[in-house]
Amino acid sequence: MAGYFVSIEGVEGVGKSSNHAFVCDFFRKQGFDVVATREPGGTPEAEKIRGVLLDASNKLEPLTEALLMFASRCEHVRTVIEPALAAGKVVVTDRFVDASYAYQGGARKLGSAVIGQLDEMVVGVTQPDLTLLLDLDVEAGMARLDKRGERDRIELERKEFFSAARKAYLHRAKRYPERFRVIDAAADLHAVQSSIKAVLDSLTISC
Ligand code: Z5A
Repeated sequence: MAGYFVSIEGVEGVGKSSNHAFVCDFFRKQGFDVVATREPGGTPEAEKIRGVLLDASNKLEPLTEALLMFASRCEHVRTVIEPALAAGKVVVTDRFVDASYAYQGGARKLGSAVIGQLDEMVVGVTQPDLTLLLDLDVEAGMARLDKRGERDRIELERKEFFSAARKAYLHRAKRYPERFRVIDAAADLHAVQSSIKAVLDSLTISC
Protein backbone atom coordinates (compact mmCIF):
# COMPACT_ATOMS: atom_id res chain seq x y z
CA MET A 1 0.00 0.00 0.00
CA ALA A 2 1.04 3.61 -0.59
CA GLY A 3 1.06 4.75 3.07
CA TYR A 4 3.09 3.84 6.15
CA PHE A 5 1.74 1.89 9.13
CA VAL A 6 3.09 2.23 12.70
CA SER A 7 1.86 0.39 15.79
CA ILE A 8 2.82 1.12 19.39
CA GLU A 9 2.72 -1.77 21.84
CA GLY A 10 3.58 -2.71 25.39
CA VAL A 11 2.02 -3.81 28.66
CA GLU A 12 0.26 -1.57 31.17
CA GLY A 13 1.90 1.66 32.25
CA VAL A 14 4.69 1.67 29.66
CA GLY A 15 3.49 5.04 28.35
CA LYS A 16 1.91 4.06 25.02
CA SER A 17 -0.63 6.87 25.08
CA SER A 18 1.95 9.56 25.96
CA ASN A 19 4.29 8.35 23.22
CA HIS A 20 1.52 7.83 20.65
CA ALA A 21 0.96 11.60 20.64
CA PHE A 22 4.72 12.16 20.29
CA VAL A 23 4.97 9.81 17.28
CA CYS A 24 1.95 11.45 15.57
CA ASP A 25 3.49 14.91 16.09
CA PHE A 26 6.81 13.72 14.67
CA PHE A 27 5.20 12.63 11.40
CA ARG A 28 2.97 15.73 11.17
CA LYS A 29 6.03 17.98 11.53
CA GLN A 30 7.59 16.08 8.62
CA GLY A 31 4.57 17.05 6.52
CA PHE A 32 2.81 13.67 6.45
CA ASP A 33 -0.97 13.28 6.60
CA VAL A 34 -1.37 11.33 9.86
CA VAL A 35 -4.26 9.15 11.07
CA ALA A 36 -4.02 8.74 14.87
CA THR A 37 -6.01 5.77 16.08
CA ARG A 38 -6.18 3.02 18.71
CA GLU A 39 -7.31 -0.51 19.53
CA PRO A 40 -9.57 -1.89 20.68
CA GLY A 41 -11.57 0.84 18.96
CA GLY A 42 -10.82 3.30 16.19
CA THR A 43 -14.34 3.43 14.67
CA PRO A 44 -17.69 4.21 16.38
CA GLU A 45 -18.73 0.53 16.17
CA ALA A 46 -15.33 -0.77 17.32
CA GLU A 47 -15.42 1.68 20.25
CA LYS A 48 -18.74 0.08 21.32
CA ILE A 49 -17.03 -3.33 21.29
CA ARG A 50 -14.20 -1.76 23.34
CA GLY A 51 -16.83 -0.81 25.91
CA VAL A 52 -17.89 -4.46 26.26
CA LEU A 53 -14.27 -5.64 26.46
CA LEU A 54 -13.19 -3.19 29.17
CA ASP A 55 -16.34 -3.08 31.32
CA ALA A 56 -15.15 -4.49 34.66
CA SER A 57 -18.64 -5.94 35.35
CA ASN A 58 -18.42 -8.30 32.31
CA LYS A 59 -17.12 -11.87 32.57
CA LEU A 60 -15.84 -13.17 29.21
CA GLU A 61 -14.42 -16.49 28.06
CA PRO A 62 -10.86 -16.10 26.65
CA LEU A 63 -12.04 -17.07 23.14
CA THR A 64 -14.96 -14.61 23.33
CA GLU A 65 -12.47 -11.90 24.32
CA ALA A 66 -10.24 -12.80 21.35
CA LEU A 67 -13.17 -12.84 18.91
CA LEU A 68 -14.37 -9.45 20.14
CA MET A 69 -10.84 -8.02 19.77
CA PHE A 70 -10.79 -9.25 16.18
CA ALA A 71 -14.37 -8.13 15.48
CA SER A 72 -13.42 -4.58 16.52
CA ARG A 73 -10.15 -4.92 14.53
CA CYS A 74 -12.07 -6.00 11.41
CA GLU A 75 -14.07 -2.74 11.48
CA HIS A 76 -10.88 -0.76 12.16
CA VAL A 77 -8.80 -2.40 9.41
CA ARG A 78 -11.46 -2.32 6.69
CA THR A 79 -12.93 1.14 7.32
CA VAL A 80 -10.01 3.18 8.71
CA ILE A 81 -6.57 1.63 8.25
CA GLU A 82 -6.75 0.20 4.74
CA PRO A 83 -8.42 3.28 3.16
CA ALA A 84 -5.90 5.59 4.89
CA LEU A 85 -2.90 3.53 3.71
CA ALA A 86 -4.34 3.34 0.20
CA ALA A 87 -4.57 7.17 0.25
CA GLY A 88 -0.87 7.42 1.16
CA LYS A 89 -1.35 8.46 4.80
CA VAL A 90 0.72 7.56 7.85
CA VAL A 91 -1.38 5.51 10.29
CA VAL A 92 -0.22 5.44 13.92
CA THR A 93 -2.18 3.07 16.14
CA ASP A 94 -1.99 2.70 19.92
CA ARG A 95 -1.98 -1.15 19.91
CA PHE A 96 -2.74 -3.57 17.06
CA VAL A 97 -2.64 -7.29 16.36
CA ASP A 98 0.55 -8.00 18.38
CA ALA A 99 -1.54 -7.14 21.46
CA SER A 100 -3.77 -10.13 20.67
CA TYR A 101 -0.75 -12.44 20.47
CA ALA A 102 0.50 -11.02 23.79
CA TYR A 103 -2.75 -10.86 25.80
CA GLN A 104 -5.11 -13.47 24.31
CA GLY A 105 -2.43 -15.80 22.88
CA GLY A 106 0.09 -15.49 25.76
CA ALA A 107 -1.61 -14.23 28.90
CA ARG A 108 -5.00 -15.93 28.29
CA LYS A 109 -3.14 -19.00 26.97
CA LEU A 110 -5.11 -19.42 23.72
CA GLY A 111 -1.79 -19.90 21.93
CA SER A 112 -0.36 -18.21 18.87
CA ALA A 113 -1.88 -20.68 16.36
CA VAL A 114 -5.46 -19.62 17.23
CA ILE A 115 -4.50 -15.94 17.08
CA GLY A 116 -2.62 -16.59 13.84
CA GLN A 117 -5.78 -17.93 12.17
CA LEU A 118 -7.76 -14.83 13.16
CA ASP A 119 -4.85 -12.59 12.15
CA GLU A 120 -4.76 -14.12 8.67
CA MET A 121 -8.52 -13.75 8.25
CA VAL A 122 -8.89 -10.21 9.59
CA VAL A 123 -5.54 -8.46 9.09
CA GLY A 124 -3.90 -10.44 6.29
CA VAL A 125 -1.22 -8.40 4.56
CA THR A 126 -2.16 -5.16 6.38
CA GLN A 127 0.61 -5.65 8.94
CA PRO A 128 2.51 -2.69 10.45
CA ASP A 129 5.67 -1.47 8.70
CA LEU A 130 7.07 -0.52 12.12
CA THR A 131 6.16 -1.68 15.63
CA LEU A 132 7.53 0.27 18.59
CA LEU A 133 7.48 -2.07 21.58
CA LEU A 134 7.80 -0.07 24.79
CA ASP A 135 9.30 -2.48 27.26
CA LEU A 136 9.18 -2.09 31.02
CA ASP A 137 9.30 -4.27 34.11
CA VAL A 138 5.68 -5.26 34.90
CA GLU A 139 5.80 -4.06 38.53
CA ALA A 140 7.10 -0.65 37.46
CA GLY A 141 4.28 -0.35 34.91
CA MET A 142 1.65 -1.35 37.45
CA ALA A 143 3.02 1.20 39.93
CA ARG A 144 2.55 3.94 37.30
CA LEU A 145 -1.07 2.84 36.80
CA ASP A 146 -1.69 2.80 40.58
CA LYS A 147 -1.06 6.53 40.55
CA ARG A 148 -3.71 6.95 37.85
CA GLY A 149 -6.56 5.31 39.83
CA GLU A 150 -9.50 3.22 38.52
CA ARG A 151 -8.76 0.05 36.50
CA ASP A 152 -10.69 -1.55 33.62
CA ARG A 153 -11.58 -5.28 33.28
CA ILE A 154 -8.19 -6.29 31.87
CA GLU A 155 -6.14 -3.95 34.08
CA LEU A 156 -7.63 -5.80 37.10
CA GLU A 157 -5.58 -8.91 36.21
CA ARG A 158 -2.57 -9.93 38.31
CA LYS A 159 1.15 -9.52 37.80
CA GLU A 160 1.58 -13.05 36.29
CA PHE A 161 -0.91 -12.17 33.54
CA PHE A 162 1.05 -9.07 32.48
CA SER A 163 4.37 -10.91 32.80
CA ALA A 164 3.06 -13.51 30.32
CA ALA A 165 1.93 -10.72 27.97
CA ARG A 166 5.35 -9.05 28.18
CA LYS A 167 7.09 -12.37 27.47
CA ALA A 168 4.89 -12.95 24.40
CA TYR A 169 5.60 -9.42 23.12
CA LEU A 170 9.37 -9.91 23.47
CA HIS A 171 9.07 -13.28 21.73
CA ARG A 172 7.36 -11.60 18.75
CA ALA A 173 9.99 -8.85 18.69
CA LYS A 174 12.67 -11.54 18.37
CA ARG A 175 10.72 -13.36 15.70
CA TYR A 176 10.08 -10.25 13.55
CA PRO A 177 13.21 -8.09 14.00
CA GLU A 178 12.67 -6.36 10.63
CA ARG A 179 9.61 -4.46 11.89
CA PHE A 180 9.98 -4.42 15.72
CA ARG A 181 12.07 -1.86 17.60
CA VAL A 182 12.21 -2.48 21.36
CA ILE A 183 12.38 0.77 23.37
CA ASP A 184 13.48 0.82 27.02
CA ALA A 185 10.48 2.50 28.68
CA ALA A 186 12.00 2.61 32.19
CA ALA A 187 13.72 5.95 31.64
CA ASP A 188 11.97 9.31 32.08
CA LEU A 189 9.56 10.37 29.33
CA HIS A 190 12.08 12.73 27.68
CA ALA A 191 14.69 9.95 27.39
CA VAL A 192 12.10 7.48 26.06
CA GLN A 193 11.06 10.01 23.42
CA SER A 194 14.71 10.55 22.43
CA SER A 195 15.02 6.79 21.80
CA ILE A 196 11.82 6.82 19.75
CA LYS A 197 13.00 9.85 17.77
CA ALA A 198 16.26 8.08 16.92
CA VAL A 199 14.23 5.20 15.43
CA LEU A 200 11.92 7.55 13.51
CA ASP A 201 14.85 9.66 12.22
CA SER A 202 16.38 6.51 10.74
CA LEU A 203 13.32 5.73 8.57
CA THR A 204 13.12 6.44 4.86
CA ILE A 205 9.45 6.79 3.99
CA SER A 206 8.06 7.83 0.65
CA CYS A 207 4.30 8.36 0.77
N1 Z5A B 1 -5.97 -5.55 24.54
C1 Z5A B 1 -5.96 -6.93 24.38
O1 Z5A B 1 -6.06 -7.67 25.36
N2 Z5A B 1 -5.86 -7.45 23.14
C2 Z5A B 1 -5.79 -6.68 22.02
O2 Z5A B 1 -5.72 -7.20 20.90
C3 Z5A B 1 -5.80 -5.25 22.20
C4 Z5A B 1 -5.88 -4.73 23.47
C5 Z5A B 1 -5.72 -4.36 21.01
C6 Z5A B 1 -7.00 -1.61 26.59
O3 Z5A B 1 -5.91 -1.14 25.90
C7 Z5A B 1 -6.78 -3.05 26.97
O4 Z5A B 1 -7.00 -3.91 25.83
C8 Z5A B 1 -5.37 -3.33 27.39
C9 Z5A B 1 -4.87 -4.44 26.50
C10 Z5A B 1 -6.11 -4.99 25.89
N3 Z5A B 1 -5.46 -3.87 28.70
N4 Z5A B 1 -5.04 -3.72 29.69
N5 Z5A B 1 -4.82 -3.76 30.78
P1 Z5A B 1 -5.40 0.35 26.13
O5 Z5A B 1 -4.18 0.50 25.29
O6 Z5A B 1 -6.50 1.28 25.87
O7 Z5A B 1 -5.11 0.43 27.70
P2 Z5A B 1 -3.76 0.38 28.46
O8 Z5A B 1 -2.82 -0.63 28.04
O9 Z5A B 1 -4.15 0.29 29.86
O10 Z5A B 1 -3.04 1.72 28.02
P3 Z5A B 1 -2.98 3.10 28.74
O11 Z5A B 1 -4.01 3.20 29.79
O12 Z5A B 1 -3.05 4.11 27.66
O13 Z5A B 1 -1.57 3.07 29.48
P4 Z5A B 1 -0.19 3.41 28.86
O14 Z5A B 1 -0.06 2.89 27.55
O15 Z5A B 1 0.87 3.00 29.74
O16 Z5A B 1 -0.17 5.00 28.69
P5 Z5A B 1 0.08 6.29 29.52
O17 Z5A B 1 -1.23 6.78 30.05
O18 Z5A B 1 0.84 7.09 28.57
O19 Z5A B 1 1.06 5.98 30.77
C11 Z5A B 1 0.60 5.50 32.01
C12 Z5A B 1 1.05 6.43 33.16
O20 Z5A B 1 2.48 6.43 33.24
C13 Z5A B 1 0.65 7.90 32.99
O21 Z5A B 1 0.32 8.41 34.24
C14 Z5A B 1 1.91 8.58 32.46
O22 Z5A B 1 1.99 9.92 32.81
C15 Z5A B 1 2.99 7.76 33.12
N6 Z5A B 1 4.22 7.65 32.32
C16 Z5A B 1 4.30 7.44 30.98
N7 Z5A B 1 5.59 7.38 30.60
C17 Z5A B 1 6.32 7.54 31.72
C18 Z5A B 1 7.73 7.55 31.97
N8 Z5A B 1 8.63 7.36 31.00
N9 Z5A B 1 8.15 7.72 33.23
C19 Z5A B 1 7.25 7.88 34.24
N10 Z5A B 1 5.90 7.88 34.08
C20 Z5A B 1 5.45 7.70 32.82
